[in-house]
Amino acid sequence: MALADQDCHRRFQTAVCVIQNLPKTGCYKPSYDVMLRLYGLYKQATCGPCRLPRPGFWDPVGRYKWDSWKRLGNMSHSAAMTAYVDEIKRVAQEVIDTMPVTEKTA
Ligand code: ST9
Repeated sequence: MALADQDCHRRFQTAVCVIQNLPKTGCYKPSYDVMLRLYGLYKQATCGPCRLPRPGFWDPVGRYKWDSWKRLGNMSHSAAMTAYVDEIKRVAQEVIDTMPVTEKTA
């Protein structure tokens, strides 16, 4: 594996690990849009292009997830990993920028 690919893979693994270890609830609540985008990129990076049939009418969440993944077409593993890391960085920066600053009490 080329050095740049190793680096991309390492960053992706770190980002995945951070997300999987966040508590389910906290001061930040990701939007459905963010969750779906990250889901699609995660699947593309770890499984490749979506070749599964679209879930049925009775599984609307499954359909949204499938759509988000399918939309990425033939995006490469490394492009998906890079986009995933960039998206996490963007969201993290948004959280930092919008987090209310509270006075520190002694
Ligand atoms: C808080 C503290 O408020 C401050 C937060 C600072 C924020 C920093 C910025 C980070 C951005 C946050 C965005 C999070 C959005 C994540 C959405 C992901 C959908 N990435 O094995 P299962 C798939 S904290 C994407 O059952 P778990 C997997 O393929 C409060 N997708 O997993 C599967 O689908 P399928 C906010 C992933 O262990 C499905 O998810 N806390 C990833 O039960 C379920 O997999 C949070 O936002 C991945 N890394 O759940 C918590 N891994 O079956 C965020 C697995 O179709 N974390 N999948 O293959 C979680 O919600 C869960 O850990 C999880 C995995 C959904 C990622």
